[in-house]
Amino acid sequence: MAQPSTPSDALLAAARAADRVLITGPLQVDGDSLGASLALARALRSLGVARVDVTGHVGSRYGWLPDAESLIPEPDVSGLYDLAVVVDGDRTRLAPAVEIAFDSARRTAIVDHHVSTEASAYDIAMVDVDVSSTCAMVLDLFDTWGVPLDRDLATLLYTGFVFDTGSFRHPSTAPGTHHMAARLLATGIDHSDITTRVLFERSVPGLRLMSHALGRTRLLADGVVALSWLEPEELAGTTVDDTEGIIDLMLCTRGVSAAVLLLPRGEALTKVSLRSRHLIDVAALARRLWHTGGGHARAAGAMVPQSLDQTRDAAAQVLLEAVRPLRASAK
Ligand SMILES: [Mn+2]
Repeated sequence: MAQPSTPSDALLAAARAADRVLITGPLQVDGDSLGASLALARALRSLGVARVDVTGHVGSRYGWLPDAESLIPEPDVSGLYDLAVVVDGDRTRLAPAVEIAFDSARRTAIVDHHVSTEASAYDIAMVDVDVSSTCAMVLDLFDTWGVPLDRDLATLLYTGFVFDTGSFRHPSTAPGTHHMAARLLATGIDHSDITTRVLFERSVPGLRLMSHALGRTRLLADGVVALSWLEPEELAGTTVDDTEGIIDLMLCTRGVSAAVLLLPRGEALTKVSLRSRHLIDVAALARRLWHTGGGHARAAGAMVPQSLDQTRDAAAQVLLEAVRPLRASAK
């Protein structure tokens, strides 16, 4: 038999030769990894691959996705797989039980767009850091394999497009992203509803938290920095998901270049989230707050082993120092 010439051919050949295929994303709930996992599984089944298991969890946001009920909870994954595929993140970020299954699989593959991914750690690797979402890479695979788009596949892929581009706002959005999204819309998906569910819908406790945090937002450095926090009693009985989106609204305030939100996690532990619109590298600021802090230049965070009050003072200090040169040059 001739060797498959491209990674996409190799992936399809490996899946067709397998009795059991496992598809997984990283541990965190993410619209791109869920959409890509479920879409890839659906397509492989349509191409005659008998047993495709997808592991993951929908959290509070993604229970409506097509095939969401077919997801195997991460702790329940076991046994020997002929092919294990990780999408939208690498094998170092899997749930413990999934990692065991992944490491023992006969062959491994990755479809991913993260800069940190090491392609040589897989038998078959498709890594493209210039693509805005893994779901866009999966759509390319479908074209190569001749998988026709339908509404369910398009709903899954559009979820990843919207999640990873922030509804086509982030700089990663390219002309090709819109061309592909147009093909997804042409299947008749409810794109408006998908976008609302993926990015904007929030829980009722989340609405209350937003009101508390926005209401006490302090504007520092002539309105360049927005700083806010939640009190321990406000966070009682809420989940991490309930705090989603608060800092993004703070950052979208006119004149604001950087936002910081502080969430107490105990007497002497405070989670700091940082965002910036331009110029300020908040990953560097997160590392200054605590050595394990970090993230991306525009979105970062740190867990600081200090009280809310102490952390708030420290965060205000590093932000004011960071924006001082900007303000000086603007004058
Ligand atoms: Mn992604």
